[in-house]
Formats: sequence, structure tokens, C-alpha cells
Amino acid sequence: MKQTMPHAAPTARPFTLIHTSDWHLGHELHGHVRESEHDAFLDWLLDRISAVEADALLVTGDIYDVANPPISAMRRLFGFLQRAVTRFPELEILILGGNHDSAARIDLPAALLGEGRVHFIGALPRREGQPDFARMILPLHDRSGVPAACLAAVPFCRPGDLGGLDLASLYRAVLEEASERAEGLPVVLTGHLHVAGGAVSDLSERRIVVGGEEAQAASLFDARATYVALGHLHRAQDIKADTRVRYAGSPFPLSATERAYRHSISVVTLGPDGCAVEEVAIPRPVEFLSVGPAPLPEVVRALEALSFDPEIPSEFYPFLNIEVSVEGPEPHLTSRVLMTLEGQPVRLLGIRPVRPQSERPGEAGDRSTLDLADLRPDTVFAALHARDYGGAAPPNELASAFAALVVDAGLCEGDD
Ligand SMILES: [Mn+2]
Repeated sequence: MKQTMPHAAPTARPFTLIHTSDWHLGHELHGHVRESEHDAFLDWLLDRISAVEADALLVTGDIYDVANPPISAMRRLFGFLQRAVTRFPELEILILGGNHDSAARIDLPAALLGEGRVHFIGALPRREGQPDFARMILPLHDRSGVPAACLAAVPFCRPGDLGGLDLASLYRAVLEEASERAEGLPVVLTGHLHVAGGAVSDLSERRIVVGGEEAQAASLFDARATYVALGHLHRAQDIKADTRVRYAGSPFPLSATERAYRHSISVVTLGPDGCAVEEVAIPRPVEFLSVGPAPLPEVVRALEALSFDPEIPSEFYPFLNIEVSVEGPEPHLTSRVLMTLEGQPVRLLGIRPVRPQSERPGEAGDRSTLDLADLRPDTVFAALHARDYGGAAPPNELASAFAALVVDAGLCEGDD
């Protein structure tokens, strides 16, 4: 039997948590639903919880793809939680709000569940305008019911949530309070934000602000937290900091630019000497294929050479992204490609004409080559500002306000 201080007993099993993030339930890729991929991931995740005998599961935000997700997405989350608590009644679960989530929607089931083992933290808990530490700093129990870690759950914070604080002061206050309340137990801190130093995909790198917030410095976190579990960036990665800071990444590619990522969950063990992270790769049920950029005849040959499994169910048809190098207008490009693919078990994401010296989409330049789908609200805003104000870029404050507006309007998409 475990003693009252299991973390200090040499024979005790280390506290094990699974960190995963950015599920984006309800996501569609160019009109193709991802439900079967989510189901495959969630089934696999339940088996991993069992295999590693996890004490806790942290899902660090962007649970849903949009603030107003379809009922099917909510049913998927609740179905998963129901299976998880039935199979693992001692498992502690955190469902954290991200910038894509409606904080109120994430918080809603909390009232129903009370102080159980499933914690929903959508909005930053506040009391009389100030952060309510009692509701965001919680003990995490191991499977035998003994408090083994201290969770400081900070969700995605909109500027209005902070009650006059900035993010750095909020994190400072949370860390101070958590290390006090932890009474020697390891502190696990969460966040859903963009921390500088994190690699972002091509689509995100050009943004001035990400997710309505300027990128934050990694110095936000220090060694008072044994592990910092982050969400927002879709590529699994460590962030260089004074303690272990990690993005778990999303469970599968949410855009064509994410197809080369290694998607994984992070299995974190907390011991008296800190933490250890094991990255466990998630099997990818749907292939992401890419052809080009190459001239049309080469693209057609490459498409003809693709071999597909005719038995594959339609919801697992591979995704295919095509880029064709063009010198000028190619009126038959789309029909030629579609003809080649006719009847093939594949889901087309796009056929993009690429000019030899064309600039990257979304940047000022030859706008005639831009695809509507590639235009980003912030780059359009910057271009309009430059047109109307003598070529000047929008000042930071204005750009931030616009980005916050885009997030609130639910128009934010891409890598986070
Ligand atoms: Mn996000």
C-alpha cells in the first residue's frame, strides 16, 4: 500500500499523465468531415490510457473546431468522457478552453458534474473580477486516490478575461499560488497560447499576431512548474525554457501544411527529480498525398501512377493536394486533373496553379495568382491599411485589435 507521501516513496509508481491537445472536434477539411479520424484517435487514446496506466488526462484546448460546434462534435466529446470514466473511474481529466472554443460551452457541464474527476475549465475562473485560484488550482490524485500532483489550469485568456492583468502577471501569480498550495507536490501548469520559440507552420509564420495575442516569451514559465502542458500550436514540440514546456500537438493533420508533422500524445511521468516525457506516435488512419509542383503533364503522369486500395471505406479515402506549375492561364487544368482522378478513391483538397516566381499566397504582390482560400483576414487588413494610409502597415495596437476581432468572429483558422 502507498504511504501518505507516495511521491517520496522509492517504490511508488510515478504519477503518469497523458497530455494531448487541439482535437478540433467537428473539423472539416475542404468540406470533408473528420469524424472517423476522431473516432479512431479516441478509441486508440482509451487503449493508451489503459496501457500506460495513466493517472490523468490533460486536453489543453481547442477541444472543438469552432465556438458553435455541431451536436455530433459535442456528442463525440461526451461519449468519449463517458467511456473514459466508466473504464477508468479514478482517472483525472482536464478539458481546457482554447481560442477556437466558446469558453462558456466548455464550462457548461462543470455545474452538472460538481467536484468530480472531470474538470472543465473553459474561461479563466474569476471572482469579483480577480483570478479565482481556488477553482483553477486543483489536486490531481493518483489511481489509489492520493493527491500526487497540483494542477494549475489556465485556459486560453482573452484580454477581457484578465481583469487588468497582463498574461505575464497572471502566470506569475498562478505559479506563486500553485507552488504554495502544492505543499511539495509537483506542479503541472497549463496554457493555450503562442509561446515564442515554438515552430509554427508556413501558414502561421507570416502572422503579426497569432490567435489574437502577440507571441509570449517562454520566460512566462519557471521551475516552480515541473511540467507546462501547452495547446495551440499543432506541431508537437518542446519549448526552450527554465522548465519542461511542451506543446502536445494535434492528433492528426488539420491542414495540408501539417501532413509532415509527427502526430503524437505526450506521456509524462512526474517523479521526485522532475519529469520525463515519452512521445507516443498516433497511428494515422488517413493518408495525406501531395503531387507537384510540376508541369501539368508530369502531374497527370504522377496521378496515373498512384495506386489506391479499392476496399478502403470512403471516410478513410486519402486526401490529395495538387500543385501545378504554370506559365500562364491554363483553362483545362482543373478538368484534366479531375478526368485523371475520376472514379478513384481519393479526396481532393485543391488544385493550385503555381507560377515560377510568384510570391507566397497572402503576401502583397501578384494578387491575380491568389486563391480565395489562401487569403488571410490579417493580410487583407494590412493591404487595405497600406492602400489607404500611404503604404503604412497597421500599428501593432490596431493589428492586435483586428486579430482579436477575427478570433471573436470565429474566422480564425489554420495552424492553431
Ligand atoms: Mn488554438
